Amino acid sequence: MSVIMSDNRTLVVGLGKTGLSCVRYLFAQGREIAVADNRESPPCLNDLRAGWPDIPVYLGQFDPERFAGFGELIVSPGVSIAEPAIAYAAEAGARIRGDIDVFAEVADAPVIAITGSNGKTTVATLVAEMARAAGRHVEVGGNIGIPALDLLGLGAELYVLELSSFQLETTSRLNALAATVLNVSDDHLDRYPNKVNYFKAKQRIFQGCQNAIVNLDDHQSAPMEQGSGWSRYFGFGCVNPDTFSTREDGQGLWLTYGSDDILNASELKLVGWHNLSNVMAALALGCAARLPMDAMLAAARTFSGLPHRCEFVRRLAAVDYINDSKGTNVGASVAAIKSLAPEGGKIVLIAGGEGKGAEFSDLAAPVATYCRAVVLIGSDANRIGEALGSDVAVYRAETLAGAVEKSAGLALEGDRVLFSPACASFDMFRDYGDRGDQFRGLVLSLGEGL
Ligand code: UMA
Ligand code: ADP
Repeated sequence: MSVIMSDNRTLVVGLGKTGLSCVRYLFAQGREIAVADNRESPPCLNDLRAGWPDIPVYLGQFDPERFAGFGELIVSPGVSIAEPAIAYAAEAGARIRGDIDVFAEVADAPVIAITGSNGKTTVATLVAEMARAAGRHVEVGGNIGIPALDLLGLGAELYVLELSSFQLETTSRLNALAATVLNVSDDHLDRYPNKVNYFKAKQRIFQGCQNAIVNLDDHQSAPMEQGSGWSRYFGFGCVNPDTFSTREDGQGLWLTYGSDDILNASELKLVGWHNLSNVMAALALGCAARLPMDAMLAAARTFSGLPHRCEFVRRLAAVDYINDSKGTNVGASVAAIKSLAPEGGKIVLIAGGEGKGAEFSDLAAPVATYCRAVVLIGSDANRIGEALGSDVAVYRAETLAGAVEKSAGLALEGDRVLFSPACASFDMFRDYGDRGDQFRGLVLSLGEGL
């Protein structure tokens, strides 16, 4: 084995959005850097060559000896730290971290941090809307699509970060003002050896946090270690101090804080119980940041949700078509099915794609209860079909167009056609947005030429 001398240089691993943001930040700090990506043509290569032509770039298979020569590796979320070259560098003494860890060290305003298997983007966006309604300059980033380091220097008074387990893996101490794990259900089991590792990565969000926001309906999401900060809670049907909750009476369902009714659920534009949970979480996070209640409630009332998330597309022949392309794991699709089952009708579900190593058995019971039929597409269609068994009519389609056409034929008046794949999109589409846009387009052209 060769003797490795590590030095003060930093190796940025991955040349996507995150890698480029790290280069931008570190270069401005005067740090000596190099970049590695195991693809031959990573997405931000041209930007790097145009902006920083002198920074060395190593493309193709990761070289452990080269990696171990650097004192620090900043690893992009798309690269696992279990990669042999990274593990080797760590053994040789290199510091392994991610962009969020760098951000946390230098952030010049408080951070609200949100993770969870589902609901992250919805809650992050809603909290940011609440902060804006309160007149705060807020910047939002992380897994939502804008690398955290690109938010620095914009004059933010508050940062809202959506964080994935991949980003948290490489974050040692976030020191958030408020942090939450919204919920945990199986996801990304193609990256983690088991679900415990995935859950543990999410727990890292609580490290050093001042206010832990705890979902009382999902005990696996609660902080495993008692920190020194405060806890606030959210969950259905538990009217308690420091808790955002719900209570029902003759006027319908109320959102509550402590013993006060604060909002009637009928005032919200968001639909579904999962979105009520998201609103409660956002209120608890905002409360920890001392946002005024009236501004938070005003934002909650006007927020109508984001595209591809239980998004109404159209009503045709008394059948509603719903685009939930962002339903990329079983937990999300179960929530969508339960939330959207129509009174007096049934759901025709379109699902399938790349299953990321998931078990699909948890889909079986809600599908049997709420679905008239299921149309499956994509590389894991057979595995999903096996998990659903014979309690519901299951069909296969080669294309999304075929699935939409088949579903339109199966749906009866009063039904809903729900596209909630429970899978990633990469087997057939560029990403979930492309998949949802295609679904929307196909639905809007249904019935043409009749
Ligand atoms: N990759 C390689 N070799 C490399 C580096 C990356 O093959 O050397 C591949 C990865 O496996 C991945 C892709 O390239 O498939 C992108 O990886 P990346 O780390 O370069 O990604 P970025 O462009 O920096 O985007 C990342 C997040 N991507 C991932 O976590 C895969 C984005 O989340 C995030 O918006 C962005 O940083 C800014 O923070 C996307 C995502 O899919 C939306 N997240 C997953 C999810 O939501 O389920 C976790
Ligand atoms: P994420 O950013 O975690 O992927 P999104 O807010 O984008 O979450 O929502 C993605 C999908 O997850 C939605 O379309 C819906 O099907 C489901 N979902 C949203 N919020 C919740 C929740 N609180 N619990 C379970 N599923 C949810």
